[in-house]
Amino acid sequence: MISEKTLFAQHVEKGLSDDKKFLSSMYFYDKKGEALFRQIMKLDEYYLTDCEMEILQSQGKNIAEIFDDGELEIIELGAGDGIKTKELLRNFDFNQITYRPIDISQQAIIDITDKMNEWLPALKVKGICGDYFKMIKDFKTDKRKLILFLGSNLGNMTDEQAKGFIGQLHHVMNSGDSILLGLDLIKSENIVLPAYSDNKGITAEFNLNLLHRINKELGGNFKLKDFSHLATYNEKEGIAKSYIKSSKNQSVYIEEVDKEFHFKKDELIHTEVSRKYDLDIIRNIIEGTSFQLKHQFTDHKHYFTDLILTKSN
Ligand code: AVI
Repeated sequence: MISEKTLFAQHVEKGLSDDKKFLSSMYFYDKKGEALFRQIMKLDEYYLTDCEMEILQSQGKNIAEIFDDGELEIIELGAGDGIKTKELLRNFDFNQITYRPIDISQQAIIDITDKMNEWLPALKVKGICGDYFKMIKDFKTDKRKLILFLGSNLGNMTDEQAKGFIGQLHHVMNSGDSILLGLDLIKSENIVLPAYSDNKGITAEFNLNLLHRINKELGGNFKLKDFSHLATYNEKEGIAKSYIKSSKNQSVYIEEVDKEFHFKKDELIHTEVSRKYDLDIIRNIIEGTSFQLKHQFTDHKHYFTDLILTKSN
């Protein structure tokens, strides 16, 4: 089995050797990255969390009613901090549901289980540690499933990757099972861009933490002060992108791959896509599956949406 560290090193070597340099946002989330993301979610500019919270608080009861028809396994992809999920779950009949957060981090499972036990003591919580699809596939049950994929996490994939991801989910679900999919909607630049370039510089730190991680885990010698964060948003296509920009001509050596990488002044490393959606885009992503868009919930400003997609026969 290839170790996590080797996979990270291989990715970094590939991404920094490319003509158009890139690194995956997947690697944002070490301990420090997770803490910074929790700070981002509290920023005034980062409207996504508040909007989805509003939907789950004000319409959680209606969502629960849709599934109020016997036993239900509620599986959450990516445990998160549980605050939004709690607002949804409290509307369900705890005799009928089991909540199963899935995460690759054992600690994330322990934390979410402790929190849910404290917040909703009557709720059955059975966390699963591992890869999403493998876990759902191996999890044999005749009970109906509701899969939660909140927070516009799908948006960190290209549409092609999202299509693949939704297709894999479709493959491991039974007919009658549903996904509750949280998505950020396309809106104007003056709202989206500040969410990815906040005044306090937390998003910049979050993005640049990737270089810090390379230094720490792969023996890199990036000087963080010589790089900066850049966010862009194309309103027409509805895609925000984050980059790390080199402030000067410079070279960086990374011990683990035993290679020096050269950066020109103003050269960019693409690190993240944050896709914004409309219904046509999501219809295109579910095309070829038997998912049907059954319900749509939005916040009062129509910034964010939670969709219910149900697999038909
Ligand atoms: C986790 N994900 C949906 C966030 C987003 O909005 O794309 C990650 C993030 N990147 C910068 N700020 C927040």
